[in-house]
Amino acid sequence: MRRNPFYMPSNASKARLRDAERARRNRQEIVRDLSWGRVSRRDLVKWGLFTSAGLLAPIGGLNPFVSQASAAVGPTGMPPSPLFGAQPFSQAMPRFDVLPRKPVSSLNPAPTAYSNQTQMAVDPLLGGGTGPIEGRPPGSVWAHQGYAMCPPGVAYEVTQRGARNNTTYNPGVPSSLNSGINAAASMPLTFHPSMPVQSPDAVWTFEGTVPPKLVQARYGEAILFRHYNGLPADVTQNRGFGRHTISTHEHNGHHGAENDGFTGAFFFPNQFYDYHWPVVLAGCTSYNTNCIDPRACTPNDDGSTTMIAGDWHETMSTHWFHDHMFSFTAQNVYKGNAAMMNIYGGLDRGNEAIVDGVNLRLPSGSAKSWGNLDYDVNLMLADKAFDQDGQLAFDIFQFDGFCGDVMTVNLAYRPYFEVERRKYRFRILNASVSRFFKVALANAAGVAQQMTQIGNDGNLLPSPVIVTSLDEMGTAERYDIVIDFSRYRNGDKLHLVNLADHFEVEQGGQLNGKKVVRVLTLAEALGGASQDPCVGRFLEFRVVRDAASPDTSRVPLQMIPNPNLSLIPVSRERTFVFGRDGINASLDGATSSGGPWGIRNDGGAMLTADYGRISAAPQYGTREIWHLVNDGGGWDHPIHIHFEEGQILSRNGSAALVPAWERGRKDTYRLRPGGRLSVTLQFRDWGGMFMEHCHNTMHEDNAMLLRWELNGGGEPYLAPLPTPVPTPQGVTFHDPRYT
Ligand SMILES: [Cu+2]
Repeated sequence: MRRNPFYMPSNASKARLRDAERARRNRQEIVRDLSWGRVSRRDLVKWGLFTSAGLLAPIGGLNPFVSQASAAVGPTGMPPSPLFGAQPFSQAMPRFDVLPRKPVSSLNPAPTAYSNQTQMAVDPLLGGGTGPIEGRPPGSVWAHQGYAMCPPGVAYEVTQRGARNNTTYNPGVPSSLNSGINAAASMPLTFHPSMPVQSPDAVWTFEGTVPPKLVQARYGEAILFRHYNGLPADVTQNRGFGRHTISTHEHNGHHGAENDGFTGAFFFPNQFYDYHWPVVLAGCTSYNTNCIDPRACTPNDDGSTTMIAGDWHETMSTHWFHDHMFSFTAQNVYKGNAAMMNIYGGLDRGNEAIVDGVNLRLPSGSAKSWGNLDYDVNLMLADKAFDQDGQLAFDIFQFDGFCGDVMTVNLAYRPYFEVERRKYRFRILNASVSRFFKVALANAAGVAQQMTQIGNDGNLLPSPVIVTSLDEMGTAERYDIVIDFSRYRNGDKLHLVNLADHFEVEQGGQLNGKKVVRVLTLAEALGGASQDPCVGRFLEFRVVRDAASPDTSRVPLQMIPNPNLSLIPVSRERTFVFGRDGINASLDGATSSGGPWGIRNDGGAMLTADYGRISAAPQYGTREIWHLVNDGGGWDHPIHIHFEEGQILSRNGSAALVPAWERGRKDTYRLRPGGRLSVTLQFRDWGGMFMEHCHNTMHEDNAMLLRWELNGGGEPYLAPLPTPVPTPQGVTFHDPRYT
């Protein structure tokens, strides 16, 4: 069997491109039925269209890997994405769109601790009859925990919907700090001005618009995030990918399970879900509860601070929130369900000028007392693909991982960003489906330049680390960096460069979504040594002027040390092995999925995902050590453990192998091919059901996910809790199981 590139090389013959397009069309019917839930992956195996390992069976005309009579076609059946003449670095990078803060009293109906089960008519396409207006499961178990302790202080009201023009863009900064973009102009949803405007069934984002959205949160101010589902009731109106049910996960929020975007607590078109994000320091119910530590504090609008409960060592900064719909997360996040949240606290104020002995004064600005975005920039990296009409396209068959061939930053194809000669903070998020990035900074001559890494995932590091390239970033990892542009001259250009090459020469030439095939040197990446279209320069910094005012920001040598857990006994150790060929042992079709991946828990069988099964139940108020093991060398997994930040104790058994930039707190842990690591975690403040999963979302959706549950914490959070099984007419519950 002859294999060809995942994306055809641009010099592929016209016949081969035609065959690739034909194979894609041939598969469209199956893709549609799968994306609509009309068939399951188990059905496809039964029909012989998939091997039991989850691979597309070698059937000509269906599997693009298989030779056709005339010519072979590309693995995903996708020819190279057309760019319609778009040139790199020819469009300005739009900064995130800041979601408006609203008074909680403006919400109608008013939010309630219990799910609002007021009935409404259900669309006939969803079965008709009546159902609740809120999709949150009913009853005490799914009521907001700590609602009286953390009453919401600010509200957001956002609708998930199809692509449309943005007429309310708020970058939070003047045009001069947004590369000259006129925010008042209506902004169409396009990845480049030369590329077609996206249709409402191709892209589904928060408010249906770009740029991606930003929530500016602060500690001690609980958020009521009302998320409306404005997606089509007709499940088939999805252009081949994307599910119209959603569940919104505030990625590593420290909160109750009812607000965690649990994979089985999804909601339907026309419903809303009230997420209560308390934005508290971990330990808030047991540590510094009398609020006397000045470093545990939050900014007020007048420049002062208020002390809050919890451990200041647990202060977080850079979050994102995204869909977590069971089996459909990859499609939904890729389609646009991804946003970021900056959290401000006394230490990380978003004001570089206030000197009070607590504020770290990281690059940001100083006009407002907190949350200045002038020199604090969110960067969302994602690889995308487009069909021949220029509409966003996805291959839901790539169970090993999906790699796009168009590199975007903030959903813009290879943009530029204008900077002043001063320090900037960049909050970099890997929002890809499967791809790893390795980011370097280069000057115009291709010489590596210094960056200072200050954060990893949600957390500022104990100390900054100076590098010329960052470590690999798995999906969902966030790296905060500072670049000092005062070292350059006006007119200089610098670039962020991707060194992580996913092009697999050995396997016949395709983009490999399982791991980085090789890490390139900067010279190789800039010199065209790779056929991976997402390698090389992807963001251009243009130094356009001197600093508008003196740069008062700092990068202190001491930032946030880890909490010292040595006095807390380790109540238990657990081992999770992440690998292939999981067994579907579930009897509950509503809560389980098949797929080639799986997780082995404490020496048991390698099992596929079932959110009705509890795989671990740590005791409330304890600390444990979890060993995360990669079962193979042919792939990597970025493993995300929900709920509370962990500390990596060792890699491959050695504390010395934990690099400096991983010595803070983290929530997503790259195992590396064949690697293992040990992480220590605490379980406190909140209860309920949470998840642990691979954040290569194709692995996650194809069975590399498990449910764990906080055991105890008081009524009603005594495990095991009933498992929600949502329907448009209301949520039903199934009995949870431990096996
Ligand atoms: Cu994985």
